[in-house]
Amino acid sequence: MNCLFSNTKEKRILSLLLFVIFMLISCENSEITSPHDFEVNPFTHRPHWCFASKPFDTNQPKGSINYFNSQDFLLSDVFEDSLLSNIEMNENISLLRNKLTTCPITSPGYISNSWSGLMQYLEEPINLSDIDYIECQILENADVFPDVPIIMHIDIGKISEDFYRPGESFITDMEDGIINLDGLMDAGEDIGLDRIASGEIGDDQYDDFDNNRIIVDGFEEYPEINGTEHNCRLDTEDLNYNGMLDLTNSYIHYSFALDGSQYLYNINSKGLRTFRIPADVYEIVMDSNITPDLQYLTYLRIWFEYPEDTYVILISLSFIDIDNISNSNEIITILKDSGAKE
Ligand SMILES: [Ca+2]
Ligand SMILES: [Ca+2]
Ligand SMILES: [Ca+2]
Ligand SMILES: [Ca+2]
Repeated sequence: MNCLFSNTKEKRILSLLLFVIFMLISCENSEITSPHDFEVNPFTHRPHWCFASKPFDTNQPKGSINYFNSQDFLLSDVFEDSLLSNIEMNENISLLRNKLTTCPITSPGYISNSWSGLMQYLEEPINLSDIDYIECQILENADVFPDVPIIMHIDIGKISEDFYRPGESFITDMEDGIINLDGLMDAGEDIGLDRIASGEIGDDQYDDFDNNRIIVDGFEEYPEINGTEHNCRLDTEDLNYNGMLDLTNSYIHYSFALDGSQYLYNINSKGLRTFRIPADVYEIVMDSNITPDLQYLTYLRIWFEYPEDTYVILISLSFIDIDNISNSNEIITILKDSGAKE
């Protein structure tokens, strides 16, 4: 009896195991319906960026930018349905949404473009000889994308770090050292690059951090997420951590119109515009006799020119070496929702 029971029990366990294996294989197969590569795109991750320093070659008035990883777009809002599995259709995509605001016009009747942008230090410098083209994907979404002509600029190389209160001082604006200069965030140091706490005289009224979400025209916005006071980070202009405020401008520059056809590679049915900018069409911008080291480009700045308040929704930015991809037409680089709202 015991033996019979044991056999039945073993059969049940075996059946259960086979069922589990069958389900695992089925689930795996149902997810692998997309032949495309979906991988993290680091250039849409908000914490990697800070506000841009002033481009050396522009005299336009400075507008403002609010940049955030909104969580309310699905993969199917951006990519063709045919590229996505059923599961992927309903997955969030973490894109970088940039709300661009113009400089208040001081002279009535005088119309000018404003500029604003972002920059970052590249932990892995770019060697231009390894790059064939820059791919940039922008979502043109009629609901959140007022029909405004926007020029996008990409600068790569030595870029001035003086983004906070530029020209005010040759000393690095930073939080470290307010209490102790030790590389650690001591109590009382997280008060913003102005080094003045909220409520005290002279405090920068725009440096308060808050990751509060508001809804504007049905879409998420995070108006205070770029503040440096109480953001739990030790902020500094010294992006390369060399102990000084680097002020050299010596970089390569690309520009293109987001509503134009130059470098436009593809537009899909969701309004995703893919640009491919040949790596060798750059201009050199330099404010001294220091020429850019094309094998070692260390800072990246993206900035925009625009005549009215608008948005730019960045889906991906990639530096492509065609020798290192198996099929350049099939590569899709995205950042799936990583909960990057921090
Ligand atoms: Ca400064
Ligand atoms: Ca402050
Ligand atoms: Ca801070
Ligand atoms: Ca520095």
